[in-house]
Amino acid sequence: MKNLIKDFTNEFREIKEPIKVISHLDADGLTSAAIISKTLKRNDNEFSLSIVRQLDEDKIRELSLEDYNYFLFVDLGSGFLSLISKHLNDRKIFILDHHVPENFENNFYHVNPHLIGMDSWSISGAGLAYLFSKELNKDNIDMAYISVIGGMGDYINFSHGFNEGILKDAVDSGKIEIKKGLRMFGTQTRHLHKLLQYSTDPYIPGVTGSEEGSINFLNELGIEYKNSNGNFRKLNDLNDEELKELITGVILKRFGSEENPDDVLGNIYLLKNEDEDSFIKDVREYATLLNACGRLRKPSFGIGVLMENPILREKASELLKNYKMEIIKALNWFHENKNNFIKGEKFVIINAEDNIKDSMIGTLCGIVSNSNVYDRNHVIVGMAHTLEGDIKISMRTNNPKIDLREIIKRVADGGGHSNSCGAFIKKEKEMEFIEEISNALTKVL
Ligand SMILES: [Mn+2]
Repeated sequence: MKNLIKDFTNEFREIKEPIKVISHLDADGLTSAAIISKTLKRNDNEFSLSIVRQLDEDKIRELSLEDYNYFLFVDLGSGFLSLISKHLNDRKIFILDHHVPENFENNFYHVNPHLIGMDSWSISGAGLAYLFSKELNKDNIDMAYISVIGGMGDYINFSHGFNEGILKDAVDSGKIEIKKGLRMFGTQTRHLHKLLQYSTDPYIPGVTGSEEGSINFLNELGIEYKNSNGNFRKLNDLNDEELKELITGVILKRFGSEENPDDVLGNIYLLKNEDEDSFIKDVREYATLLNACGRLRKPSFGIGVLMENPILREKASELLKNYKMEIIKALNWFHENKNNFIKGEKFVIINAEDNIKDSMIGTLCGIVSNSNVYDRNHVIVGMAHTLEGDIKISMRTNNPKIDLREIIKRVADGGGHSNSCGAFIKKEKEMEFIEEISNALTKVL
């Protein structure tokens, strides 16, 4: 990887003209875009940035109308080598991507872990953007933390390989601190009783999904969920003694029904420069915010936060509040309807129809897949109607032996990663799809 990055960067140093940068809409793509933007600014390169949901021939043709001689694709591009070559063959192409590359002869400057026999999880798009940035200028080590946010968004494991080194840079440059704590979503921002109620990973029997259960649980432990002014407390407001009580309580509740009752504890990654109650203090929550900005088609809010723009930061904070309400609505619907889903031996089909927004169905499947509601190796298939009258399909699994992308391709026109992918189908095909995907999953599993 070192040599690939070195050669790529040396070629890049030669550029004296404006550059067109294209990146992806999710957390990894937005953080990649922020790293590249900051890097090019510092390097005095002229550039313009486009964020896209997906590359396709129309998009690439559109790009070819632009007057740039240099194109830099980041967190996307590797899957579209032939189309890029077809429409941009008279330009110089730079690609930093970790998705599976198309098998196509080319003369691009191309960095991708697959080219050296590694997989998409060995490094994120933002990780590659950072390695390039650092190679260009050692001072850019202060951007390592941005690539950690992107990697978390793509569920990259930071305990080994390149990622371990990137995380170390983020800690060494004073941007990130790692603490052991309750591994729950919303520890910085959610009210304590809500935090427990909506904790699907870890799943807390009798508490997850029930506000009453959550409040009773806190009462049993002798932990107040409101302070003396009647305001709801957050996890941060607990003293050490209470925190210990809570963690022990959660582990005990999970004892007997959960495989690893103590896996509620884990590393929490915090931004040192953010206040305790900041909505982007916790790196995982920051990644969620960026994904929300992308899904709700407001990528500029996400980039704005990353570029430290106070007005866009305010807008992003509003957007996150709405997004969380949508997640909570989706989770409530899921728990109320849990008994009505189509279940196979190793899969579940959640057909939400109009009950969950198509922009939320993938998020719901991800949360369900990572919770202990079903076996963690189950395949979760989500379906939701779109505003255009089609059906959005999302599939998630934690089973490393399954390639969902292969499976979806057999029954619908879709794509993604091996453990997370999606597609769109026509409404008339609803029943046909359910039958075909059930058959395909039964066969494979
Ligand atoms: Mn990515």
